[in-house]
Amino acid sequence: MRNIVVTGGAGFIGSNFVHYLVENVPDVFVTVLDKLTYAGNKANISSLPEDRVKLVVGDISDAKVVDEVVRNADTVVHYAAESHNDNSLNDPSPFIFTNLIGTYTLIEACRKYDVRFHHISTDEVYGDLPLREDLPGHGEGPGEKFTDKTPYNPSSPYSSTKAGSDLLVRAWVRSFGLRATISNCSNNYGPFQHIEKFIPRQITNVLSGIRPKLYGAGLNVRDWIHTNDHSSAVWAIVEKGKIGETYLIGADGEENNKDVVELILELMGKGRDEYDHVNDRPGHDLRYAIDSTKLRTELGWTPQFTNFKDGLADTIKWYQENESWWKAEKAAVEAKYAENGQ
Ligand code: NAD
Ligand code: TDX
Repeated sequence: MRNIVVTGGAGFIGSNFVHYLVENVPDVFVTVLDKLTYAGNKANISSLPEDRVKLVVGDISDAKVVDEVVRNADTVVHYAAESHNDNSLNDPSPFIFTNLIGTYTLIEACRKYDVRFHHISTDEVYGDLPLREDLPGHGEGPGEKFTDKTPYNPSSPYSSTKAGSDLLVRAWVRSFGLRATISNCSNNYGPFQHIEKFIPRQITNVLSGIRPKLYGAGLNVRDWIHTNDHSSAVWAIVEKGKIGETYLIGADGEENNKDVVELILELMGKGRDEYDHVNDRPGHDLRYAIDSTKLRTELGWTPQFTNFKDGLADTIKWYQENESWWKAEKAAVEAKYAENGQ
């Protein structure tokens, strides 16, 4: 059995990846290293068999814990992060410790034991793009989507710490021969996403009798990908990616926030106008869009969940059927947003 360490494997995307491995890769044993912050939940992986998955509760910034976990690993896939932009605007400090010091601690251990490392990052490191209608090629011309050649230009404390962590990994590859790859993915949706995030917040608002909350005019565009497609892409990179390379992961899922809120309301049997405009996010990135040609042509990856409306309907159903997973936290999450007029 290969021992794959998945940091942040009790969070939204990390736990999806752990399920993906257990279901699709027979010769793998997974060690999840997760601090179980507010965003981590043991329940996300508790249905998985003990002979395939073990949870180690610990902090990726703790060199002693990291050393013990990494020394026996074949590969580390690094998802653990403080991941929410709005939280980073209220208090950047945990972002510095987890995203920068935590990544540094992991790559030092991987260097020491010569362990293969895959770093999970985000499209937000590239900053934002103009809206399609303001571009000469309407979003399809050269340079009008992010590629691995786009210069870094992060906007928020969150995205700047993710950018910094990417640069650490690149430097460790070049300076120390770390066997690492990086992936930068667009916005994920699907089951088990924390209710602070846009899509689950609006779904659980409707389920709680609260009107959805749209920041500003809602014209900001996100490039949505189902989290299962993110998992299959990461596994393709771990298996077939070239050391030192960066792969962008996206499924051509651009939607503006207003359209997404209106679609959620429609799918949940409400009027498409039954939502509120609230305070905009400071520094709010306008548009993200991924060109994933490199991943598709070099590694042969293709997304499976390409119908956003169907994927959203499944996600709504999951939150309806799993109220006990999110209900206890709902009031506190909304109270925190209310403090910012959101
Ligand atoms: P999440 O917030 O749902 O989960 C993060 C997990 O990391 C939690 O289980 C948490 O307990 C754990 N964690 C946090 N700090 C830790 C620490 N110091 N030590 C150990 N564990 C710690 O995040 P997510 O949305 O699943 O994102 C996972 C990764 O994917 C992140 O690196 C994020 O930057 C990246 N990413 C996310 C998206 C998205 O749309 N959510 C898109 C692209 C990339
Ligand atoms: O209530 C809301 N209303 C609203 O209009 C919330 C929570 C968000 N929004 C907007 C802000 C964004 O334009 O919706 C969009 C999506 O917001 P988030 O879910 O907070 O995601 P985003 O900021 O785009 O970042 C996400 O994708 C990239 C993840 O949280 C990051 O971890 C990832 O790197």
